[in-house]
Amino acid sequence: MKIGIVCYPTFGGSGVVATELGLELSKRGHEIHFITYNQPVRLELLSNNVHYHEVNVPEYPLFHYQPYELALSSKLVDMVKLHKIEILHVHYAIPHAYAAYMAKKMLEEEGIYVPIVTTLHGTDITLVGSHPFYKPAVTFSINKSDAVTTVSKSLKDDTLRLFDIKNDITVVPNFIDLVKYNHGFTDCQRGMMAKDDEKIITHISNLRPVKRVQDVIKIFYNIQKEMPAKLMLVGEGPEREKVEYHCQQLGIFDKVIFFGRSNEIDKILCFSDLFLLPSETESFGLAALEAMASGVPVISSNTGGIPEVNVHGVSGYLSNVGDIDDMSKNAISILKDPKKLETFKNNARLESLNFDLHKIVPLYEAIYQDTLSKCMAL
Ligand code: GMT
Repeated sequence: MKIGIVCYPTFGGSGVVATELGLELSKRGHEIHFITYNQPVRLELLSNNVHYHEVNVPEYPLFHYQPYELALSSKLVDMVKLHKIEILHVHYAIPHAYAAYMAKKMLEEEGIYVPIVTTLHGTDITLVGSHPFYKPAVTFSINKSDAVTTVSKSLKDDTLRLFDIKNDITVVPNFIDLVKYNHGFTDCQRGMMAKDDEKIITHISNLRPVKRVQDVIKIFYNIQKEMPAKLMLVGEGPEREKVEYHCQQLGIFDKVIFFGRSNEIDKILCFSDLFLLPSETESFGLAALEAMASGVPVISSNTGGIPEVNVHGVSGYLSNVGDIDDMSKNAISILKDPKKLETFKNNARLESLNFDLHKIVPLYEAIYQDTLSKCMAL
């Protein structure tokens, strides 16, 4: 199949999933066209069946806001025609599903029919999409998609609760390339980060308020009172300065390593003992899955889709959002007991097998086939 993928090209989970999906589909013989405003960060290798088409939005002084949706829908029309793209898979409803629908309508005028698969990722529903300013357009574009998927059952429930949805929604969980995370690094270069007796705690996110990074700091503060430990903070975002200040106030600044954005998540997770994800809302928690695939147990909140990934008492522990004491107690109980730590590490790796990309990517292929056949029949 010739598949157009629209996504955010940044470090956010939706862009990562879209990119990994496109790369795997290309390995399975499909021709993939990424259409976005920058080359996706995890798209390092273009090949004869992986293409990237950049959406440019020319600056014009009259526009207070540059019309990205317009540029994207025009680009989609051009690329569908030029490359004979058969299906468009858009990740994150805003504004991608809306722009794709406009492209579809423009193409129909020329007798070209291209169905749209929309994957909802989380904040497009729970935080941004349900805002009254966007809600009518988001509802419309979900209802006008030819197929709709969500990355967890919890997100499906949220979507049905928050919007008036007439379409069926299929849950297709996020997935992981286990080979990439079963790296078998013999030397993780752990020694560069921490002393042998120090436990390594990691948090990876876009450091937005929804991730509750201040809770990460508080939990780590409690851990390091009980045992030697270091915190690896990976990612960039609006909370970073506040977090740095908080670390200074608590006198733990020298125990926290700020990595910023990194393309070497697998290497960082390789030397981690525990992963913290105390988010306010999280439709899936891809970062937790990446940790588990690296054999790192997860201490998380029990919000949204996280319980579908992190299994309480098996791959880690779940607590109510903001319950720092419970999260700290759980973290310390795993870290203090070498046998328990080993068991949780193994369990985390085993649980991650449920999300093997070889199991999940065929589900998307089946949705494409099904959508195409239904559209042909019309
Ligand atoms: O985590 C973020 O804030 C980024 C956001 C995105 O759209 O890139 O992540 C969402 O999609 C990820 C991939 O499906 C999910 O793993 C995250 O749980 C989800 N984030 C939230 O729901 C807050």
